[in-house]
Amino acid sequence: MAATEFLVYATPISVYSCKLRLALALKGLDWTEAAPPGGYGSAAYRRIVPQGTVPALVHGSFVLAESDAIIEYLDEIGAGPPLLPQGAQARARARAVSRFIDTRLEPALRALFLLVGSGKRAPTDARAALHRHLGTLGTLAGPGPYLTGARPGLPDCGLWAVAAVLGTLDRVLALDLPASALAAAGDTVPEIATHLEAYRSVLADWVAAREGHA
Ligand SMILES: N[C@@H](CCC(=O)N[C@@H](CS)C(=O)NCC(=O)O)C(=O)O
Repeated sequence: MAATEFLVYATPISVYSCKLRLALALKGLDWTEAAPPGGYGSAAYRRIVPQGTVPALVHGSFVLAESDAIIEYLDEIGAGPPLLPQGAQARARARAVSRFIDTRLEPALRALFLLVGSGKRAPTDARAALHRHLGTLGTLAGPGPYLTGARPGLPDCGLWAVAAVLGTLDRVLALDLPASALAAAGDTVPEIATHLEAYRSVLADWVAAREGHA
């Protein structure tokens, strides 16, 4: 049994695992992290988490996958400060921005993973998709400095995890992505700085391994 109230199945390289780590850290919670038994997608892990994906939360006898659902659950049980804002419209907007990051921006980035170490350039249309999604995100954003306004919240966690990958792939694949103050804001939040730093280091090791330097 976990030594803390919350057990999280996660992997070091997973962007959604990083997103949940940032949320837990912003909430000031302690958690125990474990690798999915047998690896994600394995039969052993699916017996615990039917979706087979990471991250997943185990809270007592309750098991939950999907990063947004987990973070909203933690909000609803009053675990740490809420990461969704007050007011139905602000909350709905925060959820919509989070879905945009998870279902548009992150998949456009994931499509480029196999190019790392291949010696190939990113196709023009893949780069254009990333630029377009980043532009849309800028349009969706409010006055800032965070996606949820004055305090960092749910969509910021997703953006900052994705931004760590974006920064890595931008350097390696010369994507020439525009600077984003919203994405960079994560580095100014003390609670999460060490988690972001650790994630970037994992990403750098992954790149080195794919490029054959590890
Ligand atoms: N929508 C899910 C996505 C989770 C996800 O796709 N995680 C990846 C790792 S970053 C994974 O588990 N992939 C294995 C699989 O899809 O079987 C979330 O927000 O948690």
